[in-house]
Amino acid sequence: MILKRLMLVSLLGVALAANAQDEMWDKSASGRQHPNIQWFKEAKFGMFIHWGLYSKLGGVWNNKRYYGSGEWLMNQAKVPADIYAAEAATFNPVNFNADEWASLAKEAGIRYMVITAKHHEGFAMYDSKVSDFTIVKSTPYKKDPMKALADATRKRGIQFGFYYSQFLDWHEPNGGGNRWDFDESKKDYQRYYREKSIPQLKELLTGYGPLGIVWFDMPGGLTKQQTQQLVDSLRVLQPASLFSSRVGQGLGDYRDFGDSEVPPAPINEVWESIYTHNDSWGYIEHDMNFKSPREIIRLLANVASKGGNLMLNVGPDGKGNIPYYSVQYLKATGKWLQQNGESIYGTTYGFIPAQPWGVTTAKPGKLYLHILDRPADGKLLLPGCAVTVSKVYTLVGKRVLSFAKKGTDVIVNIPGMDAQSPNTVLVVEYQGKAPAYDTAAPVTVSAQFSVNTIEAVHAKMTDSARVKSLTYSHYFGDWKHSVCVTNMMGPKDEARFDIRITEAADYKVILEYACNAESGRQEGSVLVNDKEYLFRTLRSSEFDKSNPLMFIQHAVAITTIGQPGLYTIAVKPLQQGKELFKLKSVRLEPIK
Ligand code: H79
Repeated sequence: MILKRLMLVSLLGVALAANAQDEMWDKSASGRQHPNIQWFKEAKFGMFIHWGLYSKLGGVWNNKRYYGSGEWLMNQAKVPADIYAAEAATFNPVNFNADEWASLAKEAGIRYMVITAKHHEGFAMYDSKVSDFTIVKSTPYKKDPMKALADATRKRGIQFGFYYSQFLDWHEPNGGGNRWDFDESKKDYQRYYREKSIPQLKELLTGYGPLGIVWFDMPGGLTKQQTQQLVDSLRVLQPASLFSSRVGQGLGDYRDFGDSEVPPAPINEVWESIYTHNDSWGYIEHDMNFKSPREIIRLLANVASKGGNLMLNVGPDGKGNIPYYSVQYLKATGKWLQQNGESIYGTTYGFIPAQPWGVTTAKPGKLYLHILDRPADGKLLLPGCAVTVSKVYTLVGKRVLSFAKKGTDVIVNIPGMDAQSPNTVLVVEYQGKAPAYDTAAPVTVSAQFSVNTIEAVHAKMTDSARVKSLTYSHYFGDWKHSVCVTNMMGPKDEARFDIRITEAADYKVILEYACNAESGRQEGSVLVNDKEYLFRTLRSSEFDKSNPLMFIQHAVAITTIGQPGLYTIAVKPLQQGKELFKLKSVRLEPIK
């Protein structure tokens, strides 16, 4: 029995570990609110910093390069704890400058900062009295960088917080995770909490002034009651500090999604998405996959349009330098925010769902339109705009725009836009009560865009078909999340999408899916405009614990739409037996 469970755990290891984030959030907790939650709700943009001994190693051990999460290097290379600890002797971040980091954050438009005080490697990046494995006691640097950073950020009005990995500690025989040095059966987790984790957390909560956030990660080894005791014992030290949901057992003050995950639709709770600027959280020399300012700005708008905060990570190197591209691209993001911040800070999700042109955020009486793609004819459609619009204008330059109303459609005449702009924001001022966000609203499809993507989250399903957020990794620990229609096992398992096509045109129908060897070469059908089109699946990937999901775009049909109006697209397998594929989206491309 135990053996069987162990096997299951190791087989499902990846998916389980990563999906555990969701189990950490107790939905009933959303009713209760921390009295100091307001600043966090309004902040919208945070900076995460992963900095530790791993930063000095830069993803290289014994001349071998490791890809993925650099802060996992010790684990990836299974470095013995004493040999790893000896690396501290050459860790000397002489270029660290708290004021530079804090002023970069300020210039980037960051409202809160969370830095790793201790990651899974067990190394304290501050002056801890309860361990010898610290930046003060075991490196030539000998100073505590956290004091200066806490002061420098607060001085600039930025909330400061610590990340603390409360259970994993590969340096300690009793800490979670290190089985390559220490016998699992001899581990005493309670003792680890008692002797290191809790005392260190207490140091952090008492020695660095008021903390905006204590960002826990990877809970383990505690029952709900024990977690409650941990929370209670820390709360008394700083009642105003917010605890992340990864404290475990549903006891956090706000909800964190999985690493690099944004929910597919708005959520009326207090929540945060965390992303890293490149592929790794901790510094890796050979990781150059940095998100462009355009990608960051669009990600921020996307997260805000669902009602959440984005905390974006940077990984300074072992000398204390934030990577060049992080500095440049954060500054560029800050430039955009300086002009457009009104449409991000202090907003919640807008009542108009994502459109082919972009997304919406809102404040009382105002709707912000984030235009990510300009309609070719310059006519911007706002469906379901059941309010009295008084004025529409560009946020930058305050140029007033004309608009027309047709039922609950509002059509705004937008000017030619700077095609280089990552996100052009319009403000809609209105009277009346904002309508509720309609999750069942038909998805807009328009010939004014080169592509219209109908995401899986909009599927209405029959029988066993299910929408799921699938988790997989590219590099080690580099998680990706895709919401897909899964479990379409036979002709009764249909995914139906209700769409509204706004122009007559021929449209190419493209299915975006991942499909493993077993699912390859199966027949399916797409019903569009009452015509059935057949296709056979193309194999795209193996999906198991060691392989990422690979999505392909498979064009399967052309449909001629003679009249604007409401249509349905339905996808299903033709035969019974195996899953057809994991369907990420249906794409409609107008043919010009
Ligand atoms: O700090 C960053 C990550 O190091 C940390 N969270 C972010 C903010 C994190 N710790 N653990 N996890 C994320 C999830 C761990 C997943 C695991 Fe695995 C799956 C551990 C073992 C299997 C990934 C794949 C790491 C090793 C193999």
